[in-house]
Amino acid sequence: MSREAWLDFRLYVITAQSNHPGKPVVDVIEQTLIGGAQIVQLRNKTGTRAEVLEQAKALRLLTRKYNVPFIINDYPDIVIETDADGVHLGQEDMPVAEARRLLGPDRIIGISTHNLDQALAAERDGADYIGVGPVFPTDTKPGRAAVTTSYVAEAARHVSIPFVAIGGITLDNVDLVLAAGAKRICAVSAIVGSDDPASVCRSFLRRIEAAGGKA
Ligand code: TZP
Ligand code: MG
Repeated sequence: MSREAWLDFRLYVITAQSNHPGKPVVDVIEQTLIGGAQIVQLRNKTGTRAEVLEQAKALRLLTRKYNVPFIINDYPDIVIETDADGVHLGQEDMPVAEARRLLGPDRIIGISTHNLDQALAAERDGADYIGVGPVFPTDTKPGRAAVTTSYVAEAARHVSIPFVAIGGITLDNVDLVLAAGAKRICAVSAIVGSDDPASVCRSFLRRIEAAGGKA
């Protein structure tokens, strides 16, 4: 699949082991893929490098089976080692240009942004997509102020690369985010923390489709 086709996702799922203690990451992510998740990110903020590598290898195999892109947060070296499809960076991580030098022209580089200046800088620097959030307060990323749906609306007006809204998004508030102009949605706890990740993914996709984004 081309990079352009990969970036045509509507529902982005991130793993966070702490959101499903006792349930292996691979099992939970397979449920999300059965439910239609279109891109997967491994975001392990607490494990050792060896643990991240082991999870990355397993998720690489799984995402190949379902033909969806696999992104790794924070570890460009593990992206290369496992032949993942891209890296996700934070504002405090290496610059996009450095990641591009390391990963080459074909891999996906995403970066979290919290305001329009950061979004426009990411676009100029050659990022493939940006995260826009946290839209709502969330325990998954504590200590980061919510940007509210007004930043989603600004991104919809001014950002030309794909952007994905993230942070505190649930089936109860996703319609507000879609109404503000988001076409791509990412949720962590609402999906991987639920008892039935496949069914929650299907519900998110229906809502995205109903708002006019094709699912
Ligand atoms: N970046 C901005 S908010 C967030 C990240 C990784 C966490 C989103 O998790 P949740 O559980 O969907 O609020
Ligand atoms: Mg980071």
